[in-house]
Amino acid sequence: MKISEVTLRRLSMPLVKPFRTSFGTQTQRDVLLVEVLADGNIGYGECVAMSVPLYSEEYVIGAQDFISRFIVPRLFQKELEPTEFAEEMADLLGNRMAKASVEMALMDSWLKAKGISFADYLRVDRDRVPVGVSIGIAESIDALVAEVNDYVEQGYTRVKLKIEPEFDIAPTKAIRNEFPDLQLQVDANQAYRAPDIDHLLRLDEFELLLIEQPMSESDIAGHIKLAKLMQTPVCLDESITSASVAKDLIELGATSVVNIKPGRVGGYLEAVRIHDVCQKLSVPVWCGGMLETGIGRAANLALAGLPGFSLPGDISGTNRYWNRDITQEFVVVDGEIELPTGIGFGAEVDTEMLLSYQTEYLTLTRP
Ligand code: NPQ
Ligand code: MG
Repeated sequence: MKISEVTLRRLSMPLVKPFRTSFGTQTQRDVLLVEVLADGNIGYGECVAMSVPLYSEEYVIGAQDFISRFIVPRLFQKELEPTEFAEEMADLLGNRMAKASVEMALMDSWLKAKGISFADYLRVDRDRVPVGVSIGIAESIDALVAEVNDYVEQGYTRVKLKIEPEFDIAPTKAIRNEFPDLQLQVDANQAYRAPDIDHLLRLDEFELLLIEQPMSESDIAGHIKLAKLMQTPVCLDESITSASVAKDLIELGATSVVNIKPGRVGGYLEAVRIHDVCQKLSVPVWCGGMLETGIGRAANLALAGLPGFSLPGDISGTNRYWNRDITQEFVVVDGEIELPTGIGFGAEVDTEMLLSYQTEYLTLTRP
């Protein structure tokens, strides 16, 4: 692919309501978009890093700097296909969210040139996937019950509660009592430590699908110990950084379900490799979410169409996060969202909306 131009765009998008997790409260999304122009085809990628390194060590301005300083010069030096990109960047360590966003833009443009959709490229045969919703830490248990009720009425087939040490047993118990048949899971975003294991075991009575990333991303021993004692399956998120790490953590007994987030692992192609390795080991996977715009949402929907995705993802309808998105709207119907069918990722970018959210941009041109 001969790339003539790369534009990095920063958008500030207000969330429909604040989203509170164990690491803080988000009221808006600081989005970094990567737009490439190659042989007349525009490709879009979305970076999932946050403005502050709270979820992982990457952050938006760092990603922007990494892309413009180290990645873009290589794209102008050598004509790369998206399938060659990760290997060509492998000597540059870490920065997986930054790399993923560029690989994504190359993939979108490359698929458009071929005239096929991402779902076709992946040989996905489903045309819709079941979806879940991630619910932030609430002001009160009553407020949480009302919120869960609202999403259940919208058709979501699975609910994930964000938990932290002072907001865990009681809210989970209340939701389980109100919704006895609901597919329910919890996510701690690393808020506990090994001494909290006895406390976490109290969640076992609520028949959860899984508990996600209870301890630090680097605390492998802690997760192995918890997984041995807990009935509820442990599912790692932040700790899973590649297909080989996923395989090791499964074989070590640290995780028995895997949350796949393309941004966290360096891109959609590595995400597919994680799916494949998990499928071989009979480990269920599901697609995580990072409050994506319609660009990332479109791509995640296609990925979640692969056969190993046996649990509903944190994909959600557009209105879970945005009053007005920068693409077509994705709507939950009977608990499912339809895969986009357009070429590339199938996200129909509304340039006017995009520009209305844009705070700055930088265009780099092939020398
Ligand atoms: C998770 N996502 O599974 C993440 C955490 C998360 C849907 O629960 C801005 C950008 C705010 C990324 C808040 C969900 C975020 C974010 C939470 C990711 O752990
Ligand atoms: Mg998580």
